[in-house]
Amino acid sequence: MTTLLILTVLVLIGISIWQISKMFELSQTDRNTTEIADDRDNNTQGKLMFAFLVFIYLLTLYSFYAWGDVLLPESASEHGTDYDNLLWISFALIFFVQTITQALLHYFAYKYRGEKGKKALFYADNDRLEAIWTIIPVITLAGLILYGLYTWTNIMQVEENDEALVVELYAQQFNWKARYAGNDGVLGDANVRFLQDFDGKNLVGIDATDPNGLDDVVVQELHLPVGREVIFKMRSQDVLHSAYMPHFRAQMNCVPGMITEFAFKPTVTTEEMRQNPDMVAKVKKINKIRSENSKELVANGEEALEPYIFDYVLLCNKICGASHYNMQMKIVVETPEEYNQWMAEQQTFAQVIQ
Ligand SMILES: [Cu+2]
Repeated sequence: MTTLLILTVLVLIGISIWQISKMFELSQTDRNTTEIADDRDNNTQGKLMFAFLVFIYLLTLYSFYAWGDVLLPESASEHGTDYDNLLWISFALIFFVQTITQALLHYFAYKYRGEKGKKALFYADNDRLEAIWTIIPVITLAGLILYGLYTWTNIMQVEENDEALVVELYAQQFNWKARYAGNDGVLGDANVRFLQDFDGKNLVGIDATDPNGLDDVVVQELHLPVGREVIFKMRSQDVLHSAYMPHFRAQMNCVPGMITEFAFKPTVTTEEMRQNPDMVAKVKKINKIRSENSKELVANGEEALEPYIFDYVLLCNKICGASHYNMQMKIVVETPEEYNQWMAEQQTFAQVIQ
């Protein structure tokens, strides 16, 4: 595969050099005595322009058909709907404008292709036309920017409140840990200096002298109750990481030496998402590919792949080292009752270091 890519690149570089040398040659000839392109050339070029237009439109339609289902499923957080609306409105506008401008560009290149005796019309300027194509984009873009800023401010506003669940996400090469504030609702102080304490049992470096930290709960699988706001406080132990939870349309950098924040309210439980028809179709497609790959593995004497079951994930979205690709944590969104039951089974920091 790599050899093929290198060969392709070499061939393309060769073609570029050849074309550039031809352009240079053309620029040196006397245009009054030499005819650079005759009617036949112009005719072919014009038709090729039109054919290219048809080609890009067909390719676009095919892409929608073939890969339309690899997009993220419906959002599973409250602000996710605003985020998706903004994205789709921007997409629709870009798509509309690009379809029209490409059609005009290529169709005119075809319609007014060069022909002996045909003379271009000299058209100096038209104030009204220029005003129209300046004012319409200005209004559209200003509207889009204002709408974007409004949505952004709404999403990024984190307000401390008693209802919200406070969870710390702790990033390190190459895994995640989550810390719950416990019954007091306050995360105890923490520092990398304390990581070595208690024979490595102090997974996120909680300060054992801070009473607020004793009831903190550190886990490696994130559980969230549906319908309750979660305020995330992100920390990093070593390098820049980024906490990315695609299904909740959430992402925030984790920066060593500081605490970053993001908040969202999960609206769909893991179980509900598994039953979502769109998700069922996606999982079916994934498992079809997995079973095909399994056949190959089994033929080579290796183990078959387990069928894929949907789970929410927290991924690292900043290339942070060799195992970055595998830096993830499972997220379970469940009913408040299931969440409370799970939480009751977890050990507090005081119990862990006993
Ligand atoms: Cu990372």
